[in-house]
Amino acid sequence: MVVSGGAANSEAYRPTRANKFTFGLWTVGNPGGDQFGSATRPRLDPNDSVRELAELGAYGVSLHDDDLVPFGTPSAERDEIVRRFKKTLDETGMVVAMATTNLFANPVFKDGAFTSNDRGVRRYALAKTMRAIDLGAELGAKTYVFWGGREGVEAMASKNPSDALDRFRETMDFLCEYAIDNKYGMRFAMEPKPNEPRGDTFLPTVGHALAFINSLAHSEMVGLNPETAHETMSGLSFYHGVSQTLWHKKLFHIDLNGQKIGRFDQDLRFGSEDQKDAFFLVKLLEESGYDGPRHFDAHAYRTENMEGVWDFAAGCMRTYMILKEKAKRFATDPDIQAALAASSVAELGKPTVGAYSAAVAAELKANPGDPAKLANRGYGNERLDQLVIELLMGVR
Ligand code: GCO
Ligand code: MN
Ligand code: MN
Repeated sequence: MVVSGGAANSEAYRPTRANKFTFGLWTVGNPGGDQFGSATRPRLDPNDSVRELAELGAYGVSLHDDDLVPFGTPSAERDEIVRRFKKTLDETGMVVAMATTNLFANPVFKDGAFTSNDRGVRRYALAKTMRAIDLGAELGAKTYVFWGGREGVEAMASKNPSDALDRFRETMDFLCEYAIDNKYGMRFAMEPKPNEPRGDTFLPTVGHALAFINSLAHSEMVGLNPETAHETMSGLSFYHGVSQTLWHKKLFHIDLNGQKIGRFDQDLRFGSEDQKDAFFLVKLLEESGYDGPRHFDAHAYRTENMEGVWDFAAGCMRTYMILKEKAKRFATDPDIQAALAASSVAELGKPTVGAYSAAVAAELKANPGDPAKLANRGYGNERLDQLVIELLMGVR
């Protein structure tokens, strides 16, 4: 890959295992097909993907059951595929950090999986998921992701949403018990998305999913896998969504990519759109103590050949490393620190009034402060934001 910025810069931004970058097998393996055209690249052997990603400094991979073991593979063949894959992991030192189930590609799931109206389909989806969880456990995955790709509708009349949520909950409760019973030591991470491939998806945003998790029998073992593209599609700030997820102690995994507001799910290279939101996100992940994988769920443009695919993968990690370094500068830049103080950023961290007592309430009602005086101040946000922009543009 050609990188500008000089040799020193290239070294500084080179990722290592310790940075915990992971990629879905389906991401670098994406052959470039879209709604209007067929594949532009050959399908990659998962073993080759692992080897190449290891070279680039990644920590591991994630996979759907069908990414590794194609749908319908007889069991003897399955075991051989898994054996070879484990050998590649051993040879490269790569891990499988997350596993998930493909509950969207096969026509059987056209009406949904856990929320299909057809009870037979729901039972089939549950069985497929248990087998995929077994595979994930066998490969050492500690996080298991649930993305309800087909859990939704086009025809509003076709499903009662509260029945669908009942079935979703029933399934999640069942699978929590399954993982506990088998002593897999796994945590589950639900991935919200507003639409695509369904017209409207159940659990469309981080907020909906957090509320749903609270209703589960084993809510302590279920958290979120938020994705840049999915929150951005809803016109929301991913940074804010992830902040709230962390605030609830529910950030179990994360899908990083790039996305423009108001578009289809673009799955672009991380940081290639909205660098400001991406910067605050990286700063948040690095400063919050989040120690899970930095997982990229994105793919190379359809224009690319294999060289472009590896440029894409290296670019995701490199941009993260650059933004991480910017976050350090943000913390030490005296002008930025002064602007933060002028904006009273730290003051929001101080309690407003403390614990309730009748006396405190009465005192406050008697002396509420002078609104005219309080309204008079400026918050210095223009200066603060301009400094952030200048930091990101490389002039600070
Ligand atoms: C998408 C989703 C998927 C999931 C993956 C793991 O929009 O297609 O982001 O890529 O993340 O299926 O659950
Ligand atoms: Mn995703
Ligand atoms: Mn996505």
